Amino acid sequence: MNSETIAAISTALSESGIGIIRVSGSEAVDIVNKIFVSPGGRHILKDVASHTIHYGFIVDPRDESIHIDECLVSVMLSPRSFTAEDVVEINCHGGVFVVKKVLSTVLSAGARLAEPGEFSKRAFLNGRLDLSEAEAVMDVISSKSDSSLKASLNQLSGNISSKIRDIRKDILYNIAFIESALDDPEHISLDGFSEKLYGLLEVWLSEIDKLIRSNDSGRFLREGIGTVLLGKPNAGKSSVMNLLLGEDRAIVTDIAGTTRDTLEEYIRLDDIGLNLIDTAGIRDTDNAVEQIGVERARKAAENADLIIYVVDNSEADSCNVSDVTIGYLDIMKEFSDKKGIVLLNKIDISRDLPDIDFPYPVIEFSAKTGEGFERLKETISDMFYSGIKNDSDEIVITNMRHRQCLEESRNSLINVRNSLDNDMEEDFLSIDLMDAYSSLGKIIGEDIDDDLATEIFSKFCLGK
Ligand SMILES: Nc1nc2c(ncn2[C@@H]2O[C@H](COP(=O)(O)OP(=O)(O)OP(=O)(O)O)[C@@H](O)[C@H]2O)c(=O)[nH]1
Ligand SMILES: [Mg+2]
Repeated sequence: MNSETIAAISTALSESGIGIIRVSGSEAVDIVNKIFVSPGGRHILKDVASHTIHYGFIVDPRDESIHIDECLVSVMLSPRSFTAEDVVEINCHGGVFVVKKVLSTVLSAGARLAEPGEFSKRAFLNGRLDLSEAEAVMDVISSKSDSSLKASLNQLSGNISSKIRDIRKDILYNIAFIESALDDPEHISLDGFSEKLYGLLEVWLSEIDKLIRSNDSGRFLREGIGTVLLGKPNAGKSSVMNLLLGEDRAIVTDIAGTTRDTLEEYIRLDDIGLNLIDTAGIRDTDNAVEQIGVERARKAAENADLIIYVVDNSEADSCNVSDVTIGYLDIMKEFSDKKGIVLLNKIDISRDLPDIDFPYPVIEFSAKTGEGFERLKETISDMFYSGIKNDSDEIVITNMRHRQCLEESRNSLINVRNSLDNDMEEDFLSIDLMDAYSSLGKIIGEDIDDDLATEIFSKFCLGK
């Protein structure tokens, strides 16, 4: 176990009711004991029981009559703590200055400032959490919706780890079987093994594929769906933006060409997270500023996960219906590889619908009255979260590193299948099976070297 005792502020650095300084390591109790006294002025932490809370004061060790703050100190002794080391948490008042002052007092008493993620790293190194569980801690903190929180808690509870362990156990058993048969062909026969292995590969590959697929939904859960409002000038894009946002953020006028620059906002719609971008209406224009806006709109659409095409349905009143929509079909062709939704906007003015087959779901919509809003939410949810929303036990991979490891292991398993197809020597099978086994192991933190562990944990925030 690492002997250095570390400390950091574990709550957000802003004014709040309480702030917590976390201290972890074999000296944690001794260090805090030097600077903590009971109301009677005694240093009481030395022999307290684990999982107890104590009231008192953090004091200046050079002059204990100087109180730095009044606080509650909790003691959690090894191994029953987050890091599996001795942990002391000081709950003091949540002012930015006072929290920093308490931290610096703890440091002057002998602790070292923790690096980002170092508490979680220790939890991992001490076997308290495996790597995917430790990473889940971070995901829980950065969760922005119920679904992403659920996915992270699922990961934290070890569901992903246990799935990975099950597959690894099966793979290892079969490697061992091949090796034993090669060592002792007289007693262990590989007859019929190929057929059995084909069957197992099917099962493993389908489970791994399912996890990889869940990652697409997982990314949208975690980071939000990159969504761009696209359409002709005056169609109502900025009005849709404001409706979804619930405030008048974007400028709306009846002048075509109002929006010049892209405008991005993160929006929550129930359980859906959108990184929503309002854009300039697309048209040919001589105005240099507007032209740049149109280019930016196209650029945003190229990078989007979802394009919401806003069509002014009331235009059908004043001109030929095909004129209204013809420009749109051209724009849609440009971005045909993207998911899309068509809003027939201003339906409050005109209910004459264009007789055109759009290649996307079409919603009758009004940014003015809010008609179609619910359908829009349902449609987005079906498009991006289907399969993971209703099934609470569904495992969702939210971490890119996990995805890469899964892809590596899938490739190795496909190699095994190719070797079987080509009647290769059994040695080849076990080499690729071994590769698949170690790639999966990297997800839960087996076979990873220290540098990688440091890199992974350095992405964590301070105090975690
Ligand atoms: N009746 C009605 N008017 C709407 C609706 N949506 C937008 N409008 C009006 O249409 C006009 C244009 O709306 P904007 O939201 O500025 O349109 P835009 O697509 O952002 O336009 P540009 O920024 O110029 O590309 C404004 O006068 C809005 O009030 C709607 O659903 N119903
Ligand atoms: Mg606009």
